[in-house]
Amino acid sequence: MRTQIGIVGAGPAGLLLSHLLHLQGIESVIIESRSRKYIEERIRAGVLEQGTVDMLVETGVGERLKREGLVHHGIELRFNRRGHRIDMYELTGGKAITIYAQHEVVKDLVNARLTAGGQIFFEAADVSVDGFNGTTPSIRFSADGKPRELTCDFIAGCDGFHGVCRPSIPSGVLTVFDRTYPFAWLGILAQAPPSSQELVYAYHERGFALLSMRSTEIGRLYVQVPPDEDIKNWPDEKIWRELQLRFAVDGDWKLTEGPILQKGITPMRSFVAEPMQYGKLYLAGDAAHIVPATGAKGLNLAAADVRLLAQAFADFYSAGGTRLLDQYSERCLRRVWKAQRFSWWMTTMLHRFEADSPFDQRRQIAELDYLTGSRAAMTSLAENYVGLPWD
Ligand code: RFL
Ligand code: PHB
Repeated sequence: MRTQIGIVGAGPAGLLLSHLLHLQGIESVIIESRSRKYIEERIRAGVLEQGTVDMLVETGVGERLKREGLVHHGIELRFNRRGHRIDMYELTGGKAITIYAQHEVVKDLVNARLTAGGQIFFEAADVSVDGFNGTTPSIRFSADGKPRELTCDFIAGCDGFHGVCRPSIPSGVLTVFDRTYPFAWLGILAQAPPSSQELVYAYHERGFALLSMRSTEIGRLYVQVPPDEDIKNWPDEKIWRELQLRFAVDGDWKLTEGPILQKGITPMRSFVAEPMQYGKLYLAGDAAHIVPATGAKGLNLAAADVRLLAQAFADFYSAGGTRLLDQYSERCLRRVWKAQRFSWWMTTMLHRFEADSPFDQRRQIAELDYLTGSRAAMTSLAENYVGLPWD
């Protein structure tokens, strides 16, 4: 088999790249290790930046997103038993975020690719990448028990943090920048109408909590837990009890409970591998970088990467230019590092750290107090949260 761009991974990065390439008349094939059902049901991100939404709508995959997505103009920061609204729409001159689950984006993109005749190999086993340091990049895998080889002009490594592409780059090429945090998030999906119309980020002496949602009937909530926590230690009643404590406010606000449909623990990590390219292998999305979820940036960064990668391939095939391909890593990393900074800042401001001293706690409260009282500081948060300009 032969194609122009061989893509490893059918997450948001791989699927969106394949879709953008198709619109430019460039062929691609996607190799995915999981089943279609699995990737279309995997619960992950929920917040889309304004620019991500615009890109999906402008490229013809935003119909359902426009119909079903929940547009939010603000978020709430909650501490010392009080809520403070940040009016992102007003502070950014009319930008918003949209709540629309990552697996819904994935469904829309899979559907668009298959309808347009795109090729996706699901449940591929033994995937490996080769030849990208020379002239004949290839992806080997087996599908339906048969070994296969896909040769291509370039490989896009969109296979997430635990994929095979990044580790296939010879040692010594990449520099890794890494930070782990001394906590994780326990996340639930609950059959309970969200108790607030907008997201609530809560700082509490017992730890961080986040109220988000997937629809007007389904809530998505998170609590900060120790990094190596076992989900068995968290029966449903304990989760609700902890959420009630961390979201408590003076006044008559109430956190509505309901059956828990799904629960899981997610580690918090910052990670960047530089450069995001080696030979004819280009990394995009979580394969190259991870952010802690507090800034809601991971999926949006994946979209920003593949936007630049698709532009660079389009320039190469239409004009033979390699300038955009050569600049790919550097252009991506400027945005990646700004998102790293924002995600780290939100994380350190809102979580309790093991080694926190009373000084640190007072300082965190002072930071939140300053932030929610200063138009300049709120504007800074708002413009990062809705998404910085593309270039
Ligand atoms: P993905 O989504 O991990 O997709 C990679 C795909 O590659 C496949 N794969 C392979 N395929 C072939 N061969 C191999 N050897 C392979 N190894 C892996 C995998 O099966 C998968 O289908 O990476 P991608 O496309 O870069 O997308 C990144 C996002 O998924 C990620 O950044 C976000 O989910 C992060 N994130 C959030 N991002 C946001 O922008 N806003 C949010 O609100 C937000 N909330 C979150 C999040 C991530 C979370 N978790 C569970 C990590 C909340 C949570 C809880
Ligand atoms: C989510 O809805 O899953 C979500 C929202 C905001 C975040 C992280 C996750 O910062």
